[in-house]
Amino acid sequence: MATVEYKEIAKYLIAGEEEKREVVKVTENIKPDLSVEEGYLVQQELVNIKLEEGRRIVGPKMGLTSKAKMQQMNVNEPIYGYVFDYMLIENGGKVHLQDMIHPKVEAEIAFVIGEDIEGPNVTAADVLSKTEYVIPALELIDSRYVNFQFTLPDVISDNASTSRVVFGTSFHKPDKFDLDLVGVTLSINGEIKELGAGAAVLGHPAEAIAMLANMLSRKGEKVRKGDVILSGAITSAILLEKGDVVTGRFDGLGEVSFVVTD
Ligand code: OOG
Ligand code: MG
Repeated sequence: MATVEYKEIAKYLIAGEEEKREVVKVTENIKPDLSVEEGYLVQQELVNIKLEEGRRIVGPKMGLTSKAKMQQMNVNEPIYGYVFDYMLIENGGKVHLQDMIHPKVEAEIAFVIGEDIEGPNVTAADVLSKTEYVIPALELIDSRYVNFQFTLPDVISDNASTSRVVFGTSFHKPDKFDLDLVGVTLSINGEIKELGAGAAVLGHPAEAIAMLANMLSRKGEKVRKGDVILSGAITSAILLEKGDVVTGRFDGLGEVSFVVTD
């Protein structure tokens, strides 16, 4: 399949995002035999289009790094995508339902990278030694696909469902914490809907960043100084409704919240 066709698929997905409407998944009829590798080629085209439009990358992100997420989405391996500047919502800010299709929220630990991390063979210890800060975060995912259903190559093509991110405003040195033991609750309107601990993410969230660096090295890329990287959801994602006040509380790391309006 020629690059131009991957670019056509990328444009099809971006149209869904921009017009806030579901699209039929790529493997349903456009390209049923789309592979994981080809999914990343589509994703690269999608990223290139956004960069050409003047969007800026905040950092890559990991997804499907916890059993809860893999089971919820019925896929079996971690993936990566990219967070762009236009996706950022301030802590305590508003999220407008009309800007999205069918958004869900998930709680994650984010890493602010202090030095380039180049794979292969990167370990969690390497990641921690090159991490400047860790911060609590909430990610809003919004698969462009009908009913939020997809195969692994589909979701990779769709930039890992990335839609919005709310970063916490408290920064912490990583060596002050056992990030695997950090307890996390995700509440809507004061009621705890999901809970877990950092260890849900591949045993330790730094493992997800190490895996990311190793995956990026396959295309000659690396985790970069200054990247702010989501390590993947700790719990299942929750569908958002108008009026929801969403709060993630991370033991020792602080709170992140936002409000859902129409
Ligand atoms: C894919 C994105 C997953 C995470 O943190 O696991 C993700 C999806 O579930 O739609 O961002
Ligand atoms: Mg996520």
